[in-house]
Amino acid sequence: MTQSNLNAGLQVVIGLGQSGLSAVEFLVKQGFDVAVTDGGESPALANKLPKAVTMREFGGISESLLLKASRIVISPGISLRQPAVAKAITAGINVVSDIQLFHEALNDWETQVPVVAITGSNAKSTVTTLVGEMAKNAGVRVGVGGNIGIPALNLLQDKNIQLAVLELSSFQLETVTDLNAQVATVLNMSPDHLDRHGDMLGYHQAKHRIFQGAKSVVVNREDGLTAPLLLKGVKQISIGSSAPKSSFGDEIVEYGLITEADGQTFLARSMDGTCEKLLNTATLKIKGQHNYLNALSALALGELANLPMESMLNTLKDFAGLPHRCQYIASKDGIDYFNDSKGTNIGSTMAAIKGLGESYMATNKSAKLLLILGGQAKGQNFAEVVPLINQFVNKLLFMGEDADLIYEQLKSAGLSNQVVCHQVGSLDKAIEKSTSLTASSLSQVKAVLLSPACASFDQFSGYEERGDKFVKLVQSL
Ligand code: UMA
Ligand code: ADP
Repeated sequence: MTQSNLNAGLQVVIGLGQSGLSAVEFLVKQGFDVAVTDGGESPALANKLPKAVTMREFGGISESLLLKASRIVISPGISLRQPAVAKAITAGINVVSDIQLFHEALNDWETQVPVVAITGSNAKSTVTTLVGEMAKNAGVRVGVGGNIGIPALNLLQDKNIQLAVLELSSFQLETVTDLNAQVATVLNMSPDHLDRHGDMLGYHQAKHRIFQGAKSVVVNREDGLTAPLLLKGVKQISIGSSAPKSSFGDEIVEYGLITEADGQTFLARSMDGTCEKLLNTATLKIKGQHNYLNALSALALGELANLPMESMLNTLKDFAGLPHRCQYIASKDGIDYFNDSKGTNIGSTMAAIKGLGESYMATNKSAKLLLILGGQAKGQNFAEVVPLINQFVNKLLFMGEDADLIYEQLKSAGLSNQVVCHQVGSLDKAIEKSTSLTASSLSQVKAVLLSPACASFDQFSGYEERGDKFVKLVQSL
């Protein structure tokens, strides 16, 4: 019996958000009987459902419906531990994500379309966008989707795509098997979503499913958790902040950074004993070491997807970064304001503190940051952030649901007494407090940084609403 025969019969989609709707539409077009269930009483997208879908159970995930399924397609926002889902798994029903459907459908196409598959704790959207732009600028018909906000299945509507670039979350990957990507990467690993995956091991296992069947991989040589365990016969390129090295006669390719005595830093590539400087980072619009690593990752992924170097470098020079990622907003009364609302975990917030802190201290040794932290902590431990706060921050404002917990964790991990802390509750109050704290001529604060290291759902619909509100508040100062 083939895989598709095994899956013939009722397909039940759980969750009627963007990816659930794309899965329903795709399965209906394929001729399947489809049912849908959602925890919400009246999901906003219900009016978009095809008429053929008559089995709709809302206001709770319907266990009885799930138990009738031949296959279940689960939306990424829903945990495999949700009781009805767990029962269906125990009953032996196949549970997959929309990404599995995407992969299987693409496999059936006559012309094989290579997939660039990108995951990591941070930088996914930045690197995915970059690779997509690089492909476009090289004249490749590319589809960009996945966790970035365009359901992967929607990319299949264009039957002429030549390359698919997918941003994948751990939620989407935990039910994916044999993705067989042309090139796959885990960009970096720092704790996130531990409330869903239980612990770092569970999170790591989910992310590493991206490597199953990959023809080539990009690894971060300074982050051991990004390297796949078994690499036989798989081409590998590494990236890192150190200078790239390779010996004469070997075929290893490395990308890295070369900093010269005069302080200029270059993106560089080495192969077969030869190291080539590719681009002076001063010509990039995106700044900070983490962004230089992102540029290197995009180059390495592009190389393994056969994109030409020249158009990749031109793309890098034009790329101004995405909104809500360490985005400069305005300068008010001599203080610069940065929106890093997408800083939703400690790894991203640490990159933001380091990147901005170093650039302000380079011109003024006593310059400090005011940092706005807080929201939903998602089971992270904030102790790791303390050394960077002690080095670059002297005012800390806490907001949101887990504000007290975060403060307690920082305190017990050695937060310096030099760092002045205030519980402010909300973003409005944080901006109000920032202006009063930075008004004094004695203040060392040169920049206010919103980089909460937390999810926003306690007070906002998402990081975008949180960031947009920050921008509005700053602009009205
Ligand atoms: N729902 C339930 N029960 C639950 C949770 C949700 O019934 O316990 C229902 C909701 O009522 C809603 C639907 O599920 O009707 C929403 O499904 P969803 O949360 O899976 O969201 P989608 O709209 O399908 O969007 C998803 C991704 N969302 C999540 O992973 C939470 C989007 O990533 C992604 O862009 C989209 O698919 C297309 O692939 C967003 C995200 O926040 C940006 N991702 C996380 C992150 O980046 O950290 C992983
Ligand atoms: P993701 O899609 O993985 O959330 P984004 O590109 O949207 O990644 O960036 C998310 C956050 O991570 C932003 O706050 C951004 O400034 C930060 N960031 C970007 N690149 C890196 C990196 N290489 N390491 C750590 N943090 C990063």
